Amino acid sequence: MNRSDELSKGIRTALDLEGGALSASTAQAAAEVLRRADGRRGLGSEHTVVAFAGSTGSGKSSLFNAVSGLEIAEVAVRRPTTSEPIACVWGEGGDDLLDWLEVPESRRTWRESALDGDDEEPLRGLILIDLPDHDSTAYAHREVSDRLIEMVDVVFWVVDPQKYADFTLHNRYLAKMSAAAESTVVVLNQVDRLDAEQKKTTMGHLRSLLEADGMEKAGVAAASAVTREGVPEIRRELVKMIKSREAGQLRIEQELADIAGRIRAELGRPVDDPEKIPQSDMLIGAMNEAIGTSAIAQTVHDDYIRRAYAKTAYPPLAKASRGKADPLGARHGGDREVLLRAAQPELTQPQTARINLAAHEVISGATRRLPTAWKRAAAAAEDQSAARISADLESAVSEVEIAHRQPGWWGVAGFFQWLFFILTIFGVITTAAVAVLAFFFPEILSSTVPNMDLKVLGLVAAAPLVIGIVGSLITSILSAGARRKGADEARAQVESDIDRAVQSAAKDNVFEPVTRLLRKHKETYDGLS
Ligand SMILES: Nc1nc2c(ncn2[C@@H]2O[C@H](COP(=O)(O)OP(=O)(O)OP(=O)(O)O)[C@@H](O)[C@H]2O)c(=O)[nH]1
Ligand SMILES: [Mg+2]
Repeated sequence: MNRSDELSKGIRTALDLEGGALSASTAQAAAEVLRRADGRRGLGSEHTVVAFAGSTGSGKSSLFNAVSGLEIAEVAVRRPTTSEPIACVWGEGGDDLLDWLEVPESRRTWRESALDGDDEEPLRGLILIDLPDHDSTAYAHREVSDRLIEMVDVVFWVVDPQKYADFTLHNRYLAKMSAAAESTVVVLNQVDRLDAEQKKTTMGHLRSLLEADGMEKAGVAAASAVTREGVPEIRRELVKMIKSREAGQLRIEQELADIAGRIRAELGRPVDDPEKIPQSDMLIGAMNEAIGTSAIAQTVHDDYIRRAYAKTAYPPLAKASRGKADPLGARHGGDREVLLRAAQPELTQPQTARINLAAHEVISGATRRLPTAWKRAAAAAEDQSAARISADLESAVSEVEIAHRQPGWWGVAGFFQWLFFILTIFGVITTAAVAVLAFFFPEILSSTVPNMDLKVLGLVAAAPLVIGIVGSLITSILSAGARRKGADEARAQVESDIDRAVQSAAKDNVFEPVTRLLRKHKETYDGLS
C-alpha cells in the first residue's frame, strides 16, 4: 500500500466510527477529499492536469495561448472574458478526465504533436486548462474556478503587478490551500510592464506574501504573455511535471495528509499504551475494601488457628478450648463451609456506590483526553459497568474456595501431644507410687527391688514424667509455630484468591472496555499518521 492508500484507509476508518466521532465539517471535508482522490486515482497517471487560475484580467488566457502556442483562448480588454474553462490536450485521450472535470466538449482542443514536429513532444500527456476568473461579479465564474482548482493536479496562479497582493487571492485561496503548496506555482505575469528594479521588488514582495500564506513550498515564476519572457521556463516546468507522472498523486497525497491532520487534531493525542489504565490499583483497592477481603481473610486465619489449636494444643488446654464458643459456630451453627461463606458480606448499597464511584474515576481519568463523542462511548461503558460490576464481584468472590482441610501435621502433633500427656500422667503415677512406698512401706520396696538405690529408683520412676513434660513443651512450641505459619498461609491464599476474583470483575467491567476504547482511538490516530 502506498502512502495515499494508507491515508485513505485511515480516513475511512475515522469516518466509519460510530456515534459521529468527528465534527460535521471535518467529516464532510474528509468525504469530499476521499471522493476526489478516488475519482482522480481512477483516471490514471497518464495525463497531468494543470490549470491557470487567477483574477480577471491577470492574463490567464493570454498566458495559456502563449504556452500552448495556439490562439484558443479568447483574450479581450472587456472584463471578465473567459466564462467557461478551456482545455488543451497534448497527445491523445484525456476525455475521461475532462468529463470528470466537466470541461464542456466544445471547449476541448487536442494539440497533435505530429503537426508541430518535436517541439511539442515533451508536453505529451499535458492537459492545460484556462479557468474563468474567481473575482469578477460573475458568480458562475467563481463557482467553476473554485471547483476545478480543487480537482486539478497542479494550479498555476496567474497574478499581475497590480493585484498580486490582493486580499481575496491570499486569504480565500492561497492561505487556505497551503496544504497543496507543492502542487502550486504562482506566476507573476505582465512583467513587461515593470522595469528590472520593480520586477525584483515585486517578486520579493510576492515571495514574502506566499511565505505568510504558508506557501513556502509553492513554485514562483515571472512571465509576460506579450513578450514571451518566462514562457519557455514555464514549459520546462510543465515538462518536468509530466515526466514524473506524479503530479496527480502528489496533490492527492497532500490533500489526504492535510485532512488526516485535521482529523488527528480533532481526535487528540492517543495514550501511549492503551493496556495501561491509570488508577487501576485504586479501583482494585476500593473493591477489596467493599467486599471486605481482609476481614474474610482474617476470619479464615482465626478459624484455622482455632481448629488447629483444638487438634494440636496440649490436650487439657485443647479440650478446654473446644468448650469455648466458636466465633462462627456460636452465631450460626451448622456446616463450617456455610459459616465461612457467611463471613463474606453481601455488598450494601453504599459499598456498591463506592465501587461505582471508583470505576467512574478510573474510566473518566483514562478517557479524559478523548474527544466528546468518544467520551460518550466511555460513559456508555461506565453505565454497563455500574449495572454489573458489584454483582460480578459478589459472584466471583463467592466462587473462591475457602479450604478447611486438616493438614496432616495436625494428626502427628496431636498424637505426640497425647503420647507425652499420657507419659506425664504415667510418670506422675510411678513417681507418686515410689514416693509413697519409700516413705510408708520401705520394706515392701526393698523386698520388691532389692539392691536398688533409692535415688536411682526415684529417677527411673520420674523419667516418664520428665520426658512427658519436656515432650509436651517441645510439641506445644513446635505446634504453636506451625499453627501461626499455617494460618498465615491460609489467610494469604484466600486473600490472593479473592484479589484474583476482584481483578477479574474489574477487568471485565472496567479495564477491558476502557482499553478497547483507547486502543481503537490509538489505532484510528495512528492510521492517520
Ligand atoms: N502588457 C501585458 N498585457 C497582458 C499580458 N497578458 C495579458 N495582457 C492583457 O491583459 C488583458 C487581459 O488578458 P486575458 O488573458 O484576457 O486575462 P484573463 O486573466 O484571461 O481574464 P479573464 O478571462 O477575464 O479572467 C488583455 O488585454 C491582455 O492583452 C502581459 O503579459 N503583458
Ligand atoms: Mg481569460
